[in-house]
Amino acid sequence: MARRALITGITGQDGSYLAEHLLAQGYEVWGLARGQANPRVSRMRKLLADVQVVRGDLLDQGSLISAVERVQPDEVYNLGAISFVPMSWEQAELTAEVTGMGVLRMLEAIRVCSGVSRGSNTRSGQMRFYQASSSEMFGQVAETPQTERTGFHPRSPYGVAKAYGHFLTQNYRESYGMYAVSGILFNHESPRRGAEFVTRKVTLGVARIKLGLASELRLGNLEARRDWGFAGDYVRAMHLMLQAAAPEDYVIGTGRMKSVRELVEAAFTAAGLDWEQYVIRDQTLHRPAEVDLLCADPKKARVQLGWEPTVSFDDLVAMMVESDIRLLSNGGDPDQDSSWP
Ligand code: NDP
Ligand code: GDR
Repeated sequence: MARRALITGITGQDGSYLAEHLLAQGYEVWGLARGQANPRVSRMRKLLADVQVVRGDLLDQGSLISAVERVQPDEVYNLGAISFVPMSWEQAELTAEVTGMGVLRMLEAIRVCSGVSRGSNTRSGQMRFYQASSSEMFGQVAETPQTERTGFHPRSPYGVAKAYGHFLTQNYRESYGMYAVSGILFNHESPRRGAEFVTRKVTLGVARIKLGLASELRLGNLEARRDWGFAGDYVRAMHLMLQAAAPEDYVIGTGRMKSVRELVEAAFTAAGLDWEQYVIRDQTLHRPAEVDLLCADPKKARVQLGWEPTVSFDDLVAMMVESDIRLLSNGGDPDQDSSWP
């Protein structure tokens, strides 16, 4: 019988790549989708016709129990979150509820549905759980590169909410013997990345300028440094983590760091443009507390899971610029539901 996976956050960037990957591995894939008329569900259905949808919301415990009861998954991937860091200052409580407490509700749904009771510290319950933890938990880093043992100093309500979900996942593993793991993933991008994140904002900005649809691009802090990889590579790591003999947490990244300035330079260069003529520094886009640098040490994943990234920074940026030029040239609208390559 085909293995069955339930993915929360199915309408997001990672949900789409993970669903494609699992379908290719022969899985029966279910996506948890919220809302009455969520336009992102129809976009997802166009791309992933074989994914079955179950309704549910990370804010609603009963809906998660019903979803898990109905799907009876072998593997649950909890990717759903408010994931845009600046929004977490504007809606801190909602971020705590969805990105933090949502993890508790999902773990409880699995615990209840698989009959794991308090005090039963056996490796009970067959469902395996993946939590989408984040390098934002490291925040103001104590050491670089960051490993599975590096301490956390989150710098945003988002990072704090992710740290809660991370520790809770470890706690359910230790308290109930559940197969529950966290992937501490560093920034990963693709042509399906949301337009609010800096990589896609830049590649869409470059495409608009190249096609004469815009004359400038406003950005915040150009000095921040990140470890950027390709989302398609990172979803493979999520799957590998749930196939390991023992449940453990892993850092996933490329081990290479670039600044926002270098990202901008690479994207404009890929389109044959000089960035300094178009980029405007906008102080209002700076964050109340910034994460200055993040860089992964993915050695554990390489040694124990055999995981390696396959797409370089330059190839990733070129892929996104090309995709956005093609999208806008064909009259596509990145904010509309048909825009996923
Ligand atoms: P996206 O922002 O693209 O997707 C977020 C998903 O969460 C959407 O499908 C959204 O659905 C869903 N969601 C939001 N609120 C709720 C809710 N109340 N109930 C159920 N679902 C909800 O994120 P990514 O795909 O980029 O990231 C996936 C996960 O990985 C997130 O948890 C993110 O925080 C984490 N992460 C991402 C990294 C990255 O670089 N991309 C790095 C490290 C961690 P809807 O369509 O309904 O809004
Ligand atoms: P991040 O990604 O906060 O690292 O979180 P984002 O792309 O938003 O920012 C990266 C860096 O770029 C700087 N920056 C700007 N960012 C945005 N969005 N817009 C701008 O105009 C701009 N100018 C400069 C930021 O200050 C920051 O330093 C992402 C999300 O996917 C999280 O969900 C995930 O957990 C982490 O990556 C790992």
